[in-house]
Amino acid sequence: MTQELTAARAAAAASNAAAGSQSAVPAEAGSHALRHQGLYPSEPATISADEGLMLYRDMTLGRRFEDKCAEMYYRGKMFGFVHLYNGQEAVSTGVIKAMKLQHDWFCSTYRDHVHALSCGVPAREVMSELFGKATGCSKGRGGSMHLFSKEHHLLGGYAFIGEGIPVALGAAFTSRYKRDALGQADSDAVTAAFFGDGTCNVGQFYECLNMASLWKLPILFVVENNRWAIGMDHNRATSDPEIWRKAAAFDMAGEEVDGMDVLAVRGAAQRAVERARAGEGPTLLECLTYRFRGHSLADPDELRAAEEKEFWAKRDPIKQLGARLIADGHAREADLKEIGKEIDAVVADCVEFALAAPEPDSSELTRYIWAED
Ligand SMILES: Cc1ncc(C[n+]2csc(CCOP(=O)(O)OP(=O)(O)O)c2C)c(N)n1
Ligand SMILES: [Mg+2]
Repeated sequence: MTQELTAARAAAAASNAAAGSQSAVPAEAGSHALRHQGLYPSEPATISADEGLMLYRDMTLGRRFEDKCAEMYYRGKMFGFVHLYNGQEAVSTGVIKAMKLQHDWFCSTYRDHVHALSCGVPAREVMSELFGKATGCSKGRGGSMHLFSKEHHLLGGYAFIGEGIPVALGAAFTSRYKRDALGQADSDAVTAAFFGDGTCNVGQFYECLNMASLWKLPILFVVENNRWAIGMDHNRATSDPEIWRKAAAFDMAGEEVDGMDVLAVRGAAQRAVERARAGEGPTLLECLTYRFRGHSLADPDELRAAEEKEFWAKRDPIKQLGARLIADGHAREADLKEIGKEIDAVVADCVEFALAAPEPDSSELTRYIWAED
């Protein structure tokens, strides 16, 4: 079955190339690129000019925040492992901005900075957390992999892969329980759980898909398939590389989408959220994407082929959205430049704020571990 599908993908990719819609994929760009090239287009979201600019702003903030993190990390301002999100912005923005902020729930991984920003956690709080400062969203106790915000319904970043999925499931169960058992008719929050391709080989993924489908829980399982789990090629690690198809085994909706196209992701997310809110249960959404940097800032990124990186760099989700906004008459080049400048100011401000912020007080070392009065 997988082989058949792979052949169909190759044929679709070849015909896309022949039709001149995209250039041919060199073999060295890898099978993930080939699959992306052969993706069947899904119904994208329709957006107003304001929505388009909002999406552009969010993705630009994500990108420039991460670039600044790299700079700060190499200047010794951050400790431990730091995993950046460059390249994957269309997923965070496409899903989170299709949901209701401070109402719906979000659960991340160790690659969590940009999810937190899309959820509305102020850049000052995120950067402070990365510097281990008391003004951080986890009060300086968590650092890069453990961003958390009760106010913004961010259920956490998690260092262990798959660890957030059951937490997200619990949040989705809570929504249903409040409505069905406690009679709170307005309890309609949906939860989005983000995780990577490598994480789909972990037991918790399967257990949670089963339970979510059985109880028709309002949850989106969002797979950010960037081909790599550190240095492990997805195709070498899993029985069926098309993760979205695993939904069928659990009798739930599954969809694959171009994870470099924010409007495609937003369209798919809107459909999934609508189903979830209507009580029709979960969706497994596989977003085909790519990370532009190494696995973490400690990774020299020498493993991946130059042709592969080039293929994905050409599909930069921010550049694609910018071009689309201009083509649709939603923005001019100058408007996008202006947004870039605004975002640079936000990023510069959050660094300045975080550098000047106090360290956590040592007398408070044991606070925020247990629930307090
Ligand atoms: C339970 C567990 N096992 C192993 C690891 C080591 N580990 C850290 S990242 C990672 C790869 C995860 O890849 P993926 O899910 O594709 O996410 P990505 O880094 O690509 O975003 C692994 C195996 C871990 N953090 N937790
Ligand atoms: Mg991965």
